[in-house]
Amino acid sequence: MSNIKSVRAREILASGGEPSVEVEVVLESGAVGTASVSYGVSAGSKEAFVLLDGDARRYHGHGMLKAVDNVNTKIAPLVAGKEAAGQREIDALMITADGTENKSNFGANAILGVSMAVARAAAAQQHLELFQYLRQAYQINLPNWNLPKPVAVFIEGGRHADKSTDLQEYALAAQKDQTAAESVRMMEEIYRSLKTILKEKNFSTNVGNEGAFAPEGIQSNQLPLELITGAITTAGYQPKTDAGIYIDAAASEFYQDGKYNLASESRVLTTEEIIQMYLDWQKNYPIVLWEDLLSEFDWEHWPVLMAQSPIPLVADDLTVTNVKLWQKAIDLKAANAILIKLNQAGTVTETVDCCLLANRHNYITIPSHRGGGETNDTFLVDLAVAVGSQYIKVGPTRGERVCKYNRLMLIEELLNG
Ligand code: 2PG
Ligand code: MG
Repeated sequence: MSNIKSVRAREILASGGEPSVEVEVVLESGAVGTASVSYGVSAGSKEAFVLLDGDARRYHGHGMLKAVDNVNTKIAPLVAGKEAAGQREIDALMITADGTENKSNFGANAILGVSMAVARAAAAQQHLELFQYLRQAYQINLPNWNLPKPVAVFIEGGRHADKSTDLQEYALAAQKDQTAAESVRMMEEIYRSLKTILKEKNFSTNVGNEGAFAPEGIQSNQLPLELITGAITTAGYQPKTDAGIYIDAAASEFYQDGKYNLASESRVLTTEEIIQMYLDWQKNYPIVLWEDLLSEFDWEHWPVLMAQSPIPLVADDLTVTNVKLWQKAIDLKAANAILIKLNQAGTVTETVDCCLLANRHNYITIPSHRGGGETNDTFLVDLAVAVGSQYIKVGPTRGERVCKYNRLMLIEELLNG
């Protein structure tokens, strides 16, 4: 056990050259924890608040000096001297002192940076890996260490790329029972096959925000399903049983006036029509999970879709890693899987609580990277292992994405002694 001695934040760069916050926590024992905060491009409207400077002369207004200052001058004195192993208490203290529903006073980017760094420092203090520490700190009772399967975004459009599909992500979800290292290799091999297929078809292999392909001039929102299925077989794998397709439509982004506007196809669909389109796709392609097929402003239709969905329906913008919204989704039978993003919640404790709520219902949790300012922090992987998540969603290329898969493979090695 050791108390917090100092807390210091600094402005760093995340992916896309976007500023972010890094926090370093030092304990009286000398143990140190460092963490950095990611944030999204197509953020849900009810996510915890990202405090940006708004000063157009610095980083187009996206500077994070205010959040840094809030850590250094407001949060640091609040948590100094507190027991680092009391994660719940420290998070509660910050939430209360902030005093707002969405952490708009200190900024969730400030609060979360401290929350994550405290957990790391406490883990270091106890000579535990972060995933071991989190399982112990939150008294998570699971019989074993099942590692999450990777979900990697292969083709991206929507807000994540110019002139690509209306739907945001077509990803690959590993299905085969094999080691994490084998799943990672399989994914990369299929990604390579997809690159070859795209080239053969004269599509550009330029990539979008998450390192996934963002081919310009793709004729329809359905075509990526064809291309990815082809890539799975070309790479020598069995669609659906080895690897399946995971769609994140991020449908709030193309929901206008109560309808779904597929601008790239010049089609506007009613909710009933778009549900039918998805269900037809699922019959014809090896789709194994899907996320945000409907808008976060179309709550009433989520249960309608869920009742017909043969595969897990993942909520992201709908539930934004918020226990109350997730409970509402469960009560209304609106979703049976949840995307987990630490910065949507704004503290480690609230994030873990969302996962534990899912576990109590045997629902799937999928800790995820962010499309915009993603950092090199791998906290989400340890979180996934600690809570027993079934999947983690990252990207197939680029340092800030692959570091997550590298961490997963390292954890596998650590667990196998
Ligand atoms: C999502 C994420 C990550 P963003 O919608 O699931 O893939 O994107 O961070 O832009 O919300
Ligand atoms: Mg999403």
